[in-house]
Amino acid sequence: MTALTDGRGRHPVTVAGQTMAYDDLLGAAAAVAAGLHDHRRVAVLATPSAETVVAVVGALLAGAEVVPVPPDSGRAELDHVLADSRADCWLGAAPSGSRLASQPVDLAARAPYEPLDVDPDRTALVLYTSGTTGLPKGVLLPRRALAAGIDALADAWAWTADDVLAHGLPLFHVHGLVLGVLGPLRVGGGLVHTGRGTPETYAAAARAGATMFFAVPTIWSRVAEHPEHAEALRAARLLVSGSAALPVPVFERLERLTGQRVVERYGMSETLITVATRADGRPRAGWVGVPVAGVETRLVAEDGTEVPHDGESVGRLEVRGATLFAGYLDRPEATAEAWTDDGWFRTGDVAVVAPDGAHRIVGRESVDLIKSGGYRIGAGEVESTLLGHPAVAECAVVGEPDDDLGQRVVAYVVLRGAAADGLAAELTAYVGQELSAHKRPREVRFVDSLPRNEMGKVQKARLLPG
Ligand code: MLC
Ligand code: AMP
Repeated sequence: MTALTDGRGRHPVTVAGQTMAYDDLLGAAAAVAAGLHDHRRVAVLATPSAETVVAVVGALLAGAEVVPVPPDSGRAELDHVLADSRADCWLGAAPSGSRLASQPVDLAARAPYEPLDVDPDRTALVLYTSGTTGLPKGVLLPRRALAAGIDALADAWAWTADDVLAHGLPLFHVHGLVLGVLGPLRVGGGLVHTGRGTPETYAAAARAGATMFFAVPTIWSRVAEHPEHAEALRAARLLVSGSAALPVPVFERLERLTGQRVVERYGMSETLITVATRADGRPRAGWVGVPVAGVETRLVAEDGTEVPHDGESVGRLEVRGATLFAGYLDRPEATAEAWTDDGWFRTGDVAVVAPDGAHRIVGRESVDLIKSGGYRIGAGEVESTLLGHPAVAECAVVGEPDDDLGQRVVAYVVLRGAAADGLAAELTAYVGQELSAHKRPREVRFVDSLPRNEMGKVQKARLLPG
C-alpha cells in the first residue's frame, strides 16, 4: 500500500510488549523490503509479535504478496497452505521442520524508506479461509481493496492519528491483521496489541490510554463477565465488535458496565468490512450498521428477486464494491460461483435490512460453515481430517450454540470398532495436530449411525439441538 506512511505516526506501535516508534518500524520494514530481492510471495508465521508486523509491512513495501500462516497450524494445514500458495520463502521465523528457506527479519535493522510505485491491483495478502467443503482456499486481496476498506472504516469511525487502537486478535485474518495492524498504520494512529485478548489485557490497555478497542464477541462476552476490568473501558472513544454476532445480552451488559454502546460491523475475508455502525450513529443491539463508503448491498430471495428493505423480510445478502477480493487463488470455478451473473458477491449470509439502511445478520445459509470464537471453520475440512484417523468410519461435524464461543465444534463419530478409553481426546488431539487448535472439536460424540435421507446425505439439522 503506497499510503502506509501517510499518517503522522505520533503514537508508537506496541505488539505483545515490544514497542517501536513509527519511524523505527518503517526503517526496519524498509530493511526487510530491501532484502527481499526476487521473492514475490512470502509466507509469514503470524505470531502476535513485532516480527510479524515488520515482516508484513516490509513485504508490502516491496510490492510482494504475503501469506499469513496461523502459528499453530498443524501438519496437513501447513503443507496445504505452502503447496497451494507456492510461497517462495518464509519471511521471519519458520516452523520447525519446514523445508522452505527463511529470510530473516531483524527488528534492529534500518534502511531508508523508498516508496515504490506498485500497481494497486496487485495482490497484497493471500488469506486462507475455509469453505463448506474441501481444503481452505487462498483469498486474493488486492492492495486497492485494503486501502479502500481501511479508508472506509476511518470514515465510519472518525478514526484518526489521534487514536490508539488496542486488541489481542490473531494476526492472520482480516480482523487482527487488516483492520488491527494495517488500519492504524494507514491512518497514522497508535497500536497496542495485547498479546492475548483477555479482560485483564484490555483493561490494562484502557488504563494506558487506548481510545479504540477491537474484539470478537467471545472476548467481549468475557469482558462483560468481569465488571472490575470492564469499568476501565469507560474512558474509551469506541468499542467495536465483529467477526460473529454479538449477543444482545452482552451488548446490554457492556453498556451497563462501561456506559458504552458497542459498535458492530460485519465483513468477511473475501469482502473486508462491508457494513458498519458509524461512530456518529446510534449503535443498536443486534444490528451491524450501514454499508461503508464504496460498498453496496442487496438482499435477494431464492428465486433471485430482490427482497424489500423493510426491517423484517429475510434475504440472501450480496455485496459489491471497492473492498472486494479478486478471486480464490487458482480456483476459477469457485471464484465464478461466488459471484452472480450481474456482478454481486454472494456472502452466504442471510440478513434483514431496515428502511434506514441498517443491516441485521440473521445467520448463515449453510450449516457447514461454523463460527467459533470468531474463527470460520469448515465442517468438511474437519470431517475429512477425522476420516483420516484409522478408528473413524463415518463422521459429521456441526456447530452447536455456545455461550462463550458463539458456536462450538462438535463431532459425531461412527467408529470402525469399539470405543477405547481416551479415544475422544485422541481424535481431538489428532485434529489439532493436522489442522489448528481452534478447529479441534470441543466434544466428540460416538454414535452407531448418522441420520441420513433417502439419498444417503447426512441430515445435520437432526444432529443440532432444537
Ligand atoms: C481449544 N482449546 C482446546 C480445544 N479447543 N482444548 C481442548 N480441546 C479443545 N477442543 C484450547 C485453546 O487452544 C486454548 O489453548 C485453551 O483451550 C483455552 O482457550 P481460550 O483461551 O479460552 O481461548 P480459545 O477459547 O481457544 O479462544 C478464544 C478467543 C479466540 C476468542 C481468544 O477464539 C480468538 O482469538 N478468536 C479470534 C478469531 C478471529 O480473529 N477471527 C477473525 C476472522 S476475520 P491455549 O494453549 O492457547 O491456552 C473475520 C472478518 C471479520 O471474521 O468480520 O472480522
Ligand atoms: P471470515 O471469513 O472468517 O472473515 O468470516 C466471515 C463471516 O463471519 C461472515 O460471513 C459472517 O457469517 C460472520 N460475521 C462477521 N461479522 C459478523 C457480525 N458482526 N455479525 C454476524 N456475523 C458476522
